[in-house]
Amino acid sequence: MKVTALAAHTPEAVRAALAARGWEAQPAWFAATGIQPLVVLFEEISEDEREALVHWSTKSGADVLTGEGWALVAGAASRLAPLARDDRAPAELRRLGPELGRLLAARAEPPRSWTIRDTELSLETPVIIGVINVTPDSFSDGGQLTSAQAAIEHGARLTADGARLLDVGGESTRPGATPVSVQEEIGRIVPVIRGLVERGLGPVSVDTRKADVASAALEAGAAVINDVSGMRFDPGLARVARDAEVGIILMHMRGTPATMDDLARYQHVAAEVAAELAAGAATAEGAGIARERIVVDPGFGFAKTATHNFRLLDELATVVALGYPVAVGLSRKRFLGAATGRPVEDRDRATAVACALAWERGARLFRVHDVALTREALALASATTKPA
Ligand code: PMM
Repeated sequence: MKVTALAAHTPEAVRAALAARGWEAQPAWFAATGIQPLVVLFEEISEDEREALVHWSTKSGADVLTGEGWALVAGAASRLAPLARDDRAPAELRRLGPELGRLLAARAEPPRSWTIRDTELSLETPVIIGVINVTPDSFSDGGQLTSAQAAIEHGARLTADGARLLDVGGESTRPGATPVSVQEEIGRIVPVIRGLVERGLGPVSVDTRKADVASAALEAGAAVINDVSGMRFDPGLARVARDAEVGIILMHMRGTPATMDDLARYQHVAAEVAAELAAGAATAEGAGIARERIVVDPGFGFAKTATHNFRLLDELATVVALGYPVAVGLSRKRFLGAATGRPVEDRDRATAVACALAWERGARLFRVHDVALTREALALASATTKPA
């Protein structure tokens, strides 16, 4: 007799075991995804729903842990799936169906591309976003690109290194950074964006929270708005994104760069960040921005302590489960220094490793300063997750 524990963190090991025993590709894939473990936390449920959920779980062979107003249900995805179906779920649990259904669908069919202006970026391979900060005081590289020409040359290098999007920012978001006027921000970024686009470099995204800056950037040829405030800073930004039909990155943070450090308080950081991002994305969709144009970003380092950032990286799959493509901005951040002891100018190796971990947990876009090094790490990480 032989006993082997199969790797269960993805369906691949089970699929391969079935394929090796003569199963056809499609049934093997369905069976493998069906027995993948799923853990779902239901909150804000009534006492009746809680009781019904305990009863249903016991009968269905799922594990359940509960307390007042919440229940955590765990089991194979195929076992939990009937709960999402109107014709299978008990009447008292019908309210849970649509949300659970969305979650199961996002798992089964993760987004494969991101629509930005008039093109699509494939997410089948990692998308590296190269950072071009034209700010005198950015967190890790402020003051290095002092002319538009130098910034454009830097963009050419990042593209040659493998960046598939160039992110141009003219306002530092580091804690305590000096705010910049709209005119000043536009004056910094527009010549750079125009120069990049004229040289055929890009596509280009603009890192701004302000509608007027975004408008000027889009006019200069940008295809994406990267908003670190998740559209909470300037309500006009949603209209600009909608009318221009561009891509948008909604990042999570609380407060503003000046106040965010005091707002780094969470009971369960991954669940709270995911819920706040879901609310922001729902607002964006409500304002008329198409779902396929939206990317979400958990905002590493924004209103988060080092411990929060570590938890968030470990539990990134909770954010991925929202069903939007996930971008991460890990590059050179302080929490990488907390783990490695390295100063900001020596954190690119840690960045590359963190990006590889994030890929494994479902992130697809990676905003980094050192594109070449991260590209190598992601080439390896993505090779291991490719089905045979
Ligand atoms: N981090 C910074 C700036 N912009 N945008 C997104 N989407 N995600 C991030 O994590 C993010 C960002 C701050 O880093 P920098 O000052 O080194 O550019």
